[in-house]
Amino acid sequence: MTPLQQTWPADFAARYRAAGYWRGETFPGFLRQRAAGRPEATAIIGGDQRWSYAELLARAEAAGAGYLALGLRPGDRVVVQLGNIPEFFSAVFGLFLAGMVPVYALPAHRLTEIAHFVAKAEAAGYIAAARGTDGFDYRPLARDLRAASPGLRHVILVGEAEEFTPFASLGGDPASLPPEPDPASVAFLQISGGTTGLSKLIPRTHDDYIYSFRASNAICGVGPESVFLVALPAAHNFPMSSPGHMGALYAGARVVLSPTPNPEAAFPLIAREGVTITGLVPPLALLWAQAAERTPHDLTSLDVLLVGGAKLTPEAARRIRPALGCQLQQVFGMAEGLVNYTRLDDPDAVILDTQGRPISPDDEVLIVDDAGEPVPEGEPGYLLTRGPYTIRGYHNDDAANARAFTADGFYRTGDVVRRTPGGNLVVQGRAGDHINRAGEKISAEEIEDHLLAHPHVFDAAVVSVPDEFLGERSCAFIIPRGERPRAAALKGWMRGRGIADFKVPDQIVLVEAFETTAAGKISRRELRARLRARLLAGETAE
Ligand code: AMP
Ligand code: DBH
Repeated sequence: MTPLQQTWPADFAARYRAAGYWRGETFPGFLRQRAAGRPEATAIIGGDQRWSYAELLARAEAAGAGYLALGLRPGDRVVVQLGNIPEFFSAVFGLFLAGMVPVYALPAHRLTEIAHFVAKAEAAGYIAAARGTDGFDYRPLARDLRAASPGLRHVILVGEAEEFTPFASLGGDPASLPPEPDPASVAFLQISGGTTGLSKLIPRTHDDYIYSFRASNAICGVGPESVFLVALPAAHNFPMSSPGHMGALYAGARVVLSPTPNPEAAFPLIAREGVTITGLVPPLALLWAQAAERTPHDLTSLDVLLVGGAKLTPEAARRIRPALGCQLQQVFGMAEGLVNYTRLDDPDAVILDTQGRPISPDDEVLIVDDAGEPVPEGEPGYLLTRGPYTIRGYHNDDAANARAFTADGFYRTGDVVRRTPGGNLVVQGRAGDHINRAGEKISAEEIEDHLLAHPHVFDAAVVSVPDEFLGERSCAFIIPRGERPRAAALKGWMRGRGIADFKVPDQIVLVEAFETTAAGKISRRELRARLRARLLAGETAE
């Protein structure tokens, strides 16, 4: 197995420890502490279940001991694909307690993505729900996955497991659980949005990740009395750590799970549970602002709404506070590390018009030009970053690492930003060719590769197009081969490829040819840019 690692140079690590960022805490350690300190306090509320901290720990221990009894071993990687249900937490903390490594998949992922995570992580196990909160049946997916993944030894399902292991059947002696892990070791693998090709795996350590949400708690005002609503999928880095459900559990607060982020599901929960803080992507924040105008539900408990994942325009930002009666906090983050927040007491100009500033005094931010040279202060440039919770490398991907990190360890975020005189970042755009569809990042290259497998597709180029509701949507330009494929049929065929629905192109435009220049072929990047410009200028018929 490719070893899991995430290491910083010794002098950096020493500095981060000395500054008190890395405190030697671990996931099993902090859960045990909270359960010992306030066993009766409510930890998780979801569906008709309410678990205290003691109960969460007991359930996680049963799961952890159960994984060991099944034959999974400490160090094994296990892909977890669970929606916003309490078992997400017992499953994941069970893995932490058993010294195993969760790999976080989203409920929207399908066979192609899950098989890729299993292969790339060399996972020994897969945990999902028999049925998702949207009713999707994961059992056929689990069957196909098992057939496609020879190394996968165990499939565990929450609910009606059929031939697989029922999650509820797991149990064993908590004394069988291994000792606490090394705080510098990799705790889990998060998934990158996949800016080029397939998603990459992001190894995060106990020390670095716990620092990111402990510090986020202070910035977002999360304490033991907070009630955090998980409205976005729990496995997403944003609702997990900014400050997220992990921040809330670290603080000893309550975590409330909404099965979907729609106001119809979330508003009654806010009213009933007295939710104080939650996070949304911009389109949902606007939907909530609209729905709040005529809701019968009392939303007055809500103090803070975090909005991030994609750019919130200043006009949209202005609508949120009056409509929802809470403070707006913009957050610009990434699963690879760096997270920026506007602060709760910032002036309006900062809260409405910027994406905030880094968590840590030791987050190094460089804004550079094409040659890698710093741009004049206030000018836009590529954002590079390095710091106490930003990774130095992806798992098992030398090619991606060579592209994504500078020789001195800065992560190339791919975002184009400028810094205001007050030190806040404003996201201007990006360098890479991906689509940010309502916070879901889609790699143009990955979708093109799928399209090229279609018998009547000669060539394909996928671009992002501004969209009033989603922020951006995807448009695929296709040069047909032989028969002209129909857009609806092509979309249906894409769905059949076993990919997340959000990756199916929103729009398909057939063209006769892609342009070339006098000098010959142009780069894919340049081609996508030209096609996008033609579409926006209204030059391409649909
Ligand atoms: P990922 O690497 O998949 O975790 O996605 C992180 C990326 O999402 C960032 O590099 C940005 O491109 C984008 N992003 C996150 N938050 C914001 C925001 N508030 N405004 C604009 N873009 C954002
Ligand atoms: O988009 C993201 O990945 C993101 C957004 C806000 C994130 O990872 C985060 C905050 O931590």
